[in-house]
Amino acid sequence: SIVHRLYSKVSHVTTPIFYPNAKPHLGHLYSSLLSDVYHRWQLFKGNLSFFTTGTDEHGLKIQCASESNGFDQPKKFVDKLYPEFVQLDKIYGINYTRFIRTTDPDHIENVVKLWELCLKNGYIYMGEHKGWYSISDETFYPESKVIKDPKNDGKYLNTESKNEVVYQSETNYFFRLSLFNKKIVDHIRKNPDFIFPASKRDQILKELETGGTLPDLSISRPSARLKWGIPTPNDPSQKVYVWFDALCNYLSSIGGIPSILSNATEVVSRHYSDKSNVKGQLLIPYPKEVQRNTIHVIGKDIAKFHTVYWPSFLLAAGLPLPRQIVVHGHWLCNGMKMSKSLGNVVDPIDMARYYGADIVRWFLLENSKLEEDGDFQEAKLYETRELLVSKWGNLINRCCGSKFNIERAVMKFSDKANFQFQEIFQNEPIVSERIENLAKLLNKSQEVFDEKIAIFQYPQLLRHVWSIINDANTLVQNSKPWERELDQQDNIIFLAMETSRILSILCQSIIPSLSQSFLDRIDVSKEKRTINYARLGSDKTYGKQSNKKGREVPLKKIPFRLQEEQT
Ligand code: ME8
Repeated sequence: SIVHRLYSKVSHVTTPIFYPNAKPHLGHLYSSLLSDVYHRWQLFKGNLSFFTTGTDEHGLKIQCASESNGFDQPKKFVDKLYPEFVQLDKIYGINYTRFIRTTDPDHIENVVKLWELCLKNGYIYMGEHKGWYSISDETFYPESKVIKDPKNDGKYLNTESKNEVVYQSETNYFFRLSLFNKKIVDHIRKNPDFIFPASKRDQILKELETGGTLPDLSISRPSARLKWGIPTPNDPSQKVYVWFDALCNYLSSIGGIPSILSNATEVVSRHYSDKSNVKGQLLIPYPKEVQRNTIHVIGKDIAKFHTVYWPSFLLAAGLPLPRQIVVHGHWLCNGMKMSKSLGNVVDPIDMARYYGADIVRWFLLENSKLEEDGDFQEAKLYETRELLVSKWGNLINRCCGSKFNIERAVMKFSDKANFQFQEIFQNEPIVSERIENLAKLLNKSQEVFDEKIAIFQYPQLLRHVWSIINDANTLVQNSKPWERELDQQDNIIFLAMETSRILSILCQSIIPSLSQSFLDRIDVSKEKRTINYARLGSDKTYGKQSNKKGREVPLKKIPFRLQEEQT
């Protein structure tokens, strides 16, 4: 339709769907945040964008967690836990288009469909499965990855996850993964950005090229053992393996397999799960295009499932592959992996309550190297907040002081943004150079955001933002506008105000609510917060009320909680 053609680009970004076997933690938020910023930026640019997330509700892991929590039915257990994930998203402004649960009826239909296609095309067969199985990892391990448990006689562990494994033999359905080795390698070689970052791609390529043929993959479990799962089509004695089920969510959430295969121009997808600000339906144009433009954001723990198994399932079913798989590192806590037994799991809801959701967003993004693990230290989160208060908050408060007339400065200089400061600061090359540099940086910012967000390089992006804020502060600090004649004063204040205005507009994807309070503080009207206004001099009428007394300061100082607790 015409509406769809108006959009130059469509994108679809996903998070893993999380196991609702316990409350969400900081790591879950992190994946959602990386995706959220990407999605928000696409919308900001006027592109059509979908962002899907959700919960992975079937399988042994959930079955066991449900039992040990005293529930008689796993469905009741996940019904109780999944709202915690929805709640986390709400608190952090995670702006998804669909929250999918694998117990949603349209998803279950899709899993059946994917199975039937793979079966019809000859990629599924029944066989005998023997091997070392870990319940908590929901996976079989080869002999080489199994060791005796040094602490427990007669028990065995997986060498990597250190979880218990048991030897089992049973009848399963198998997927002919062995036929896909070469196809996957070819695809990765032809599409060097398919796995991102490059270090991850190289690692996976190496494993595929030197590891020999992939063994076929068991994709079902006997119903006697796995009670909680989707029955395999035409054979209720088996249940679908949870990963075959879970990965399929990425197709269910954009309208389903039939609409992708039939090249539908548009599909109405229903929501089964709550989201207060979205009614139960979502219109998705060209689901096949959406699938081709999909970016999966995942943690390094599940890279193999997404870079090897998932593309193989899709190829087997004759479905298009996604565009990219972005793999990120893990968050540690004070140098150690977060785990419930260590008691060092960071509760993101708690952090939001204390520091503010946007401060946590900023902190996580600023420290989000894809290649490395991040170390969470609450002291650093506190520091982030203090920096934002003392640098950005102060820049705004200073310019909004009663000594200056913002309205006049904005009116006077917005027309002439390009630029007559050389004339005004004729005899002051240092000031005029500072202004020129700042103006250049500001005008380049939109491009920098675009470039860095496209490759999920948020730390570099926020470094750019900090350098502009620092430059603007230095300009005000060193050139002392309050001691100057009006033309000079107004020019400096204009530029400092533009710094806050333009950066706040651009940072809406990063800190969606803090940026609003900055923009409210300097009286930028609601319609002028779009990308067209993220240029120097593009808004001629803001700041009118900003130096009236009694206006709220956007950031208040807060005590450092850990110190508080120690005293
Ligand atoms: O694996 N640091 O679900 P899951 C960073 N249901 N990210 C982390 C993290 C950490 N410490 N801990 C978890 C599953 N994550 C499957 C996925 S997808 C079809 C099925 C994030 O609840 C990271 O994205 O164990 C990781 O890949 C994911 O949560 C695992 O979540």
